Amino acid sequence: MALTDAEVIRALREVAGAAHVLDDDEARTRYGIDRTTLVPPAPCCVVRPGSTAQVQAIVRLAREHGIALVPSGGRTGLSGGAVAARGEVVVSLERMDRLVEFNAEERSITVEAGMITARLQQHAAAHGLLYAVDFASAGSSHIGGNIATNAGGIKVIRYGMTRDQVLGLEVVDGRGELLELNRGLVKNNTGPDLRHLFIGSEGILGIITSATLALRNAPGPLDVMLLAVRDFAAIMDVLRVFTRAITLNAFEFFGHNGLQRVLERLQRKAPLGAEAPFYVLLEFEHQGAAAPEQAMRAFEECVQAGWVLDGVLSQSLAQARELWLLRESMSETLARWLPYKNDIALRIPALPAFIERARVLVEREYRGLEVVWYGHVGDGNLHLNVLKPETMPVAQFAGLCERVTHGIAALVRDCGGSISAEHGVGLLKKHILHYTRSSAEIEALRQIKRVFDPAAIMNPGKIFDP
Ligand code: 2HG
Ligand code: ZN
Repeated sequence: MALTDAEVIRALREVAGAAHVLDDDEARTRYGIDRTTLVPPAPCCVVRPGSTAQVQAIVRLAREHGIALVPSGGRTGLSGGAVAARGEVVVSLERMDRLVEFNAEERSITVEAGMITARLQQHAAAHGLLYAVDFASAGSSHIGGNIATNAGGIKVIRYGMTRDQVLGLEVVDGRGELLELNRGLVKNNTGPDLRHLFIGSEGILGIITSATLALRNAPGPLDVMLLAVRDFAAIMDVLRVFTRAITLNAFEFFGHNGLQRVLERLQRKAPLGAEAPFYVLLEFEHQGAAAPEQAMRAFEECVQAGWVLDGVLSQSLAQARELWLLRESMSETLARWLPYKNDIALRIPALPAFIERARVLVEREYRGLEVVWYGHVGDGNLHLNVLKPETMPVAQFAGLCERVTHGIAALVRDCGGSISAEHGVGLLKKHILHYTRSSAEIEALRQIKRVFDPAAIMNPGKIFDP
């Protein structure tokens, strides 16, 4: 039977304790949104369970009464996956942030879903180990959210996505069943692996409550190189030369206009003497003197070929950090202009043709608007941010960008890519999902959702839901 909001709040207070159900406007606004700005938050309330048993009780209550739930982590997402705009109950995992188990011999760690990513990285580092997924919002994102969105970031070229770190998951599915998926095993061939269905599922199948993650031996000192590159095609040549020469930890790029905005905001001087349309930032392990020498040889080859106009190799940890800051500050710097974002994945061989066609399309369709290209080009991930002109109303800007995005998505499809590389689908990419996932796939996803979430209470309206 459907409950009123007041009844829902009363029932949740019985489960989680009165102090952990928030229904004031400030909390509803804060917890009802992620880093997106287009949809105003309007949840019924926020519940903050303190244990898996409480999560289970909340889901069972929701199932019984048809209450929509939006699982919520650090709310750093960029596709609206954690937005609660239709009177849902936000289930924040922030109190569930405990370290459950650390195993040095196995190089694994089990944590509750609400642990902040940077804290997980610090736990690993304190034992000389590495949690390999990293990105600018690691200081506030939660590991549960990272898993639910299969977060990528700046080291994917070396260590893979979040999916590649997950050894085991504990989830409460939409039926209220507690599932222990893969139990931290490295080898487990007992049929389809349900763990992988929940990774990247954006909360539509259930709530991740804890995870066992693989750690790795920490790398030695890292060197960073920043290169000024002649044009986009040359970035691909540089990637080829460096991939052969050294093991890359990161291979990022950004356009000159993006760099200018970051330098202005950080009040820094240009890092290189030469200006170029694009810059590449790459990172590798120092490994004695061998890697820097090989990197320098690769650099010289690129200069001689005319692809690279200038470059710098970090001489200290502080300088390496300064160079990284230029790339890591990009998204936050551009946020002021309410950018419309495309997050595109392509295979490396498809990139040059895509970028040529995309640039023609973008120049034609976004005439007069500023477009900033950047991203993790070494793994085929391009971020395209279109900045809103100050005088253009938000609705007009959004309408224009949505229209152009159809053209971009069609191009991505034609080049064999994906309309979301690492930011997920959420609310904002729903309308273009069909470009790169077939109707047969989407129908299979709908049926899978029905199995785990028969009452359709888990994050309704997201990914493919009307
Ligand atoms: C990054 O690579 C993040 O900096 C954010 O994925 C990208 O804001 C964006 O478009
Ligand atoms: Zn990114």
